[in-house]
Amino acid sequence: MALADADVADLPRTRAITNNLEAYWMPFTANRQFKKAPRLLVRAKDMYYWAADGHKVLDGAAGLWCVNAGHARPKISEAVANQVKELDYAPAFQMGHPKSFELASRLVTYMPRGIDHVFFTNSGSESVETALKIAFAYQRARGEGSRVRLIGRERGYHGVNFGGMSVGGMVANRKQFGTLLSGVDHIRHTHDLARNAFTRGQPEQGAELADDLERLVALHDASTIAAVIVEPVAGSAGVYVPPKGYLERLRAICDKHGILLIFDEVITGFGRLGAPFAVDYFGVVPDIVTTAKGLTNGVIPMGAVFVKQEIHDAFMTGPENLIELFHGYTYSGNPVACAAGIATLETYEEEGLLTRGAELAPYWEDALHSLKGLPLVIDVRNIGLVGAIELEPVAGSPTKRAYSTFVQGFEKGILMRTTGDTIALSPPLIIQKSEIDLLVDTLRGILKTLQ
Ligand code: PXG
Repeated sequence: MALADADVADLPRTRAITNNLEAYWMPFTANRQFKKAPRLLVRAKDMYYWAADGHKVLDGAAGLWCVNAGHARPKISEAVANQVKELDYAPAFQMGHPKSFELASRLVTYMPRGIDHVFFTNSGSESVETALKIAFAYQRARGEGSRVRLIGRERGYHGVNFGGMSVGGMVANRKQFGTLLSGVDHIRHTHDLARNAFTRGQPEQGAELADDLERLVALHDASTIAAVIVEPVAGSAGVYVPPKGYLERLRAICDKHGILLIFDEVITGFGRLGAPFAVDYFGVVPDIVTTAKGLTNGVIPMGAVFVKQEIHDAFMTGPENLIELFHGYTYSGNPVACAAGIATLETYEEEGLLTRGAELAPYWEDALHSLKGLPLVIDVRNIGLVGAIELEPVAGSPTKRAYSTFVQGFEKGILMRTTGDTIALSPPLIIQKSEIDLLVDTLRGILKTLQ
């Protein structure tokens, strides 16, 4: 007997499961285009992925800027496997387990003196929300409750939750989602091809762009501003290296006006610049530092927010039986994530990975800048083990040229990220010089064929 359509609709869902690509709504992906020609990865080891059809792909993006120690590192995998067996989960509120304290204690040793507390989250986006909430709550706790505004920067990326989207400055990430947080303003971005194209490392021109913060202070009054958040090196929008003196100036303006400075180090943290953190690389100390990604080598989702002692201590007043900060996540300091974090830090230490980028940076820089002169390349930027190649957009079809470079790259065995018409490169910190050559030579071959 044939079932009527209505009956089929009533069947238990499990009977209708098929393994196809439809059910999964993929993040930040052109779903329909992808599902017509999927790119599936099935295995990874060290510097390489293997695609479903068996071809090998050199990881030029550390996954999504997170696999800093390379893929499937035994120490990390074993730590995760053991932790799952030993203590899979422990409640995060009003309870603890040893590894979250251990990881926090280890992490603060990487920060300058005075930044000595860590709040755990599950992602960069949550780290940003946490930092913004701590900033508000701190200002209130110290009697500056009128500081209710946040300042971000044009072309900034601070994740996808409402606070991060609001302080972020990438229009495509904002325009679909209503009016966002109120009381947010943005300083100007620092990208300036006219003055700084093909700069190696930090641009000479542009420190004065930090003075844009003074414009917003004049407009809103410092007494209304809680915090400024910036990426020390803007990542997602296209790798914008801060001009010399820019971050120092931002710090000075924040100090002058009692505004907290938050560095979003979700990308720059854990060795990406050739120093453990951007805080070390630039020698500028913010009040709060947000991290994620490289914290666990991308293996288990986790983020960490580093906070200055005086901010933390401002909450530690009043009766001791009261919760000081009404914020946290079910998985804050998850045991498996902590085990992954500890093993990741050990791997970084054993192999000197948090500073390895500094040794490779000159070679990396020369390799990338060898692409200067190709017809459609309008800029090459680099710092540490990050690089960007900006392409002349196809008239009327922005993003098309970089996207086609990405697709060809995958077919030819290199993984890159693209944003707009910029190709971003950020390989695992274990990359060898021969692999830098392979990456850049393959890219050169593709760029030469571009129409
Ligand atoms: N802040 C910064 C500076 C980031 O780069 C986030 C926050 C958010 O992190 P989560 O873990 O919530 O995604 C990020 C994330 C890319 C790319 O290729 C960049 C990110 C994520 C995915 C892709 O540009 N950055």
